[in-house]
Amino acid sequence: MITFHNPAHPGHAPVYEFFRGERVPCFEKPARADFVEDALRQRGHALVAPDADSTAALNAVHAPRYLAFLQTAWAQWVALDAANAQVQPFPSVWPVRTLRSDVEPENFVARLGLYSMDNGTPMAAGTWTAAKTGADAAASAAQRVARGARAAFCCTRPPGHHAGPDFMGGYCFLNNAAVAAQGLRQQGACRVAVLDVDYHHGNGTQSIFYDRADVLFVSIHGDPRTEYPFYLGHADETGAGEGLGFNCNLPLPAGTGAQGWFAALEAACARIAGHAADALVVSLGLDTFEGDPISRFTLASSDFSRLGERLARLGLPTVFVLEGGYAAAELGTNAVNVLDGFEQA
Ligand code: Q9C
Ligand code: ZN
Repeated sequence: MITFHNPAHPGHAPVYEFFRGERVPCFEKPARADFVEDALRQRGHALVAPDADSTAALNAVHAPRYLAFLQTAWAQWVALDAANAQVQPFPSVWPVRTLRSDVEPENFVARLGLYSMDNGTPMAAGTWTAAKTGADAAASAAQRVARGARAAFCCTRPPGHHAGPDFMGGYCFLNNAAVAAQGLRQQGACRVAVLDVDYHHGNGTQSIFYDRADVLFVSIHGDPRTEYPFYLGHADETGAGEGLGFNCNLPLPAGTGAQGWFAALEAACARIAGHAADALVVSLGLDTFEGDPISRFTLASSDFSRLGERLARLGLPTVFVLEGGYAAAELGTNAVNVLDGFEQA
């Protein structure tokens, strides 16, 4: 399958994150993409550099002031103190209910909180360039499919599906799947479906498209009553305004295995078939794997081949976008199993 990689991804290499109150090495690390690239090459898939600019799609799915902040955030941080070049910025204060988010504070950490949903999304010097080039890879995959390819894969990090209209979170900065869906719309698709199979609910993608009928969002994920992102992803979230009926959440209890997961996939596929979409975007998180260190479903590597086969039977031009998956050494096998299952169906 034609694969767009992200040559800038190694520049996004924060060292640690917070996990259960402690500083631990980042789960979302450059080796993840390296393992997927290695598996792609070993199994005969071509890797090419991005050849499309995501700017138009980014401007349609993210707020201008958020993009402006993100683009210069690291420079602002280092301008405060040259020693900050060796320090990761973390938000420590957020504009929750009753506080104002319309006024941008001058204080950098206060602005970082305004544009963040958690303190689990560390930045590094190369974060903007990596995120922007990754969004370009998603736009490139969408362009290839819009021009007639059966499918394309965007092999990138950082991931994107937790990033909302004006905030980062869950290791995500720019919403690559939303860029792909918006890109398909801008290149002639009247209706697009996004299927998010990451373990974590794709709150960012849901929010970006929540009031739109042209982009259906369907997600299978750990129940937010117990799993990140906690504050979105319930079954009663069905869309708003013109988008009412175009959002479908299928939360499953932590511990769910293949039987329960594939039953939810059938429901998701039925909803997508009903949308009469012109194209499909798959937010391909592989953290549903039994060996994932931060997630609690129990899919086996062979189940990812079955996932690819089932998606192929939807018969839609398809853009795959890499999201989570933290069992790094197995990530390549699991991702390419989906793509090969799709192509061999
Ligand atoms: N720092 C994706 O899979 N953080 N994001 C848990 C706390 C939330 C996962 C650890 C996990 C986000 C794209
Ligand atoms: Zn995830």
